[in-house]
Amino acid sequence: REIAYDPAAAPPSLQVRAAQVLEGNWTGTSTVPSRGLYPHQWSWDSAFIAIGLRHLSPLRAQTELETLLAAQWADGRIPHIVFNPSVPLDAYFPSPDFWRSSTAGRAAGAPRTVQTSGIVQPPVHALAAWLVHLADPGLSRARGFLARAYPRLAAWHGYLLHRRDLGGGGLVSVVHPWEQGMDNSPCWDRPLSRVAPAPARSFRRADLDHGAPEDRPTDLDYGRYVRLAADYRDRGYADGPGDFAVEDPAFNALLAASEYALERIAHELGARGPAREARAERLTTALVERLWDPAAGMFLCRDVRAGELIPERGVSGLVPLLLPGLPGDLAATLVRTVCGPHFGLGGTTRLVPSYDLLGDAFDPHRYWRGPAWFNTNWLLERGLRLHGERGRADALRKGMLHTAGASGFAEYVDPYTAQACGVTGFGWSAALTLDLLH
Ligand code: 9WN
Repeated sequence: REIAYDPAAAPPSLQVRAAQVLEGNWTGTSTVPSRGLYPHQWSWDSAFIAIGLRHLSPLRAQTELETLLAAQWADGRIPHIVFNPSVPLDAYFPSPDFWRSSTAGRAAGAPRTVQTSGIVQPPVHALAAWLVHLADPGLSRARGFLARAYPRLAAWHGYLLHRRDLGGGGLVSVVHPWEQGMDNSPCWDRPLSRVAPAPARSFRRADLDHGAPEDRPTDLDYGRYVRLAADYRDRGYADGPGDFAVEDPAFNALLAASEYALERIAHELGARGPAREARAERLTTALVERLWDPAAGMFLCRDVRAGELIPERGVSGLVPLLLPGLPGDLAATLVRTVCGPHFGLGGTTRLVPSYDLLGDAFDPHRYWRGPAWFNTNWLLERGLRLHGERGRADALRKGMLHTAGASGFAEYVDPYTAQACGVTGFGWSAALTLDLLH
């Protein structure tokens, strides 16, 4: 019997499937990371999502960033969550009634009309805005996309550089693990151990309605996250000495990468401004001086309160590979570390894990304590390419594309088996797949 060729029956391509995820997560003005687990707009998710979305619709990608920037506070901070008012309060914790941005954040200039969190996330936005512009410069110019984004992005960087240099050494500190974006990384265990947890019965974890408890942070972690956030809120979101302050390599490297992007944006606009390239170079120098650990062959986090480096190898310590100004010998050492026994790329793993394979706290399924994530792998793929490691970058790209499709665009995967963990149909996993395909 002859079987007629039916194009509708052919499996959809990876590109089509990734586009379907982004379509399904689009709300009309921005993209949720996941319909169930994360039903609002997240700051660094939106930046990564815009980087992929630009290949589908430059207009939607611009809108994604514009929606986020519209929620900026008067002091320059871009909040880590912009809440969707049509989502029920109990769908995600902590909800707007916890953060109380428009009242508790009044002195810091929180917007009145939109509810947000009061903490931040890594500054990927200027890099995203520049890449979105490049996807369709004509549309971008016609809409004044960069002209409107530039002052907001400059104020955002100004907030970080001036209000958040809590260690006094030219680097930005995060004041909450959610700010750095790798919530339960073992790098935070030591500084977090000084934080008295809020009682477990004082809040309800909506995340456990959607995720397996063994894939998520523990209740003790949550108690500490809640305590730190509530204390910050009760101080009116004023920046100063608090219980938790950490200089993180990825956060600062992303700020430096975004400073380079802001320089390009300023040039495109014919704007005169501070010498941003010099700022990016100063950040790179400060990263090397304050966070490089020659024995580990990578960057570590600095516990600002204790005044010492944290002896844990997290993937954030590899992300500075993204920087063009990194001294050549350090870049070569980082490449060796990525491919060595602690991260296993090209040997035991196809994607780079979030934490040291040989570390005591390693857990292949628990969130940022071992699984591989697509955003950090995308950053490392760029870093490898930038430093001339084309073969390794190509192999990582191939591994990411395969894993993205096979896992249904999982939130994160077991670094050894590539088994899907967390939710599927995750925004940045789909978006960065699209970017790698172009
Ligand atoms: C807290 C949205 C966010 C990501 C973070 C990731 C996770 C939130 C949570 O989800 O954090 O901000 O509820 O666990 O750790 O990187 O931006 O995808």
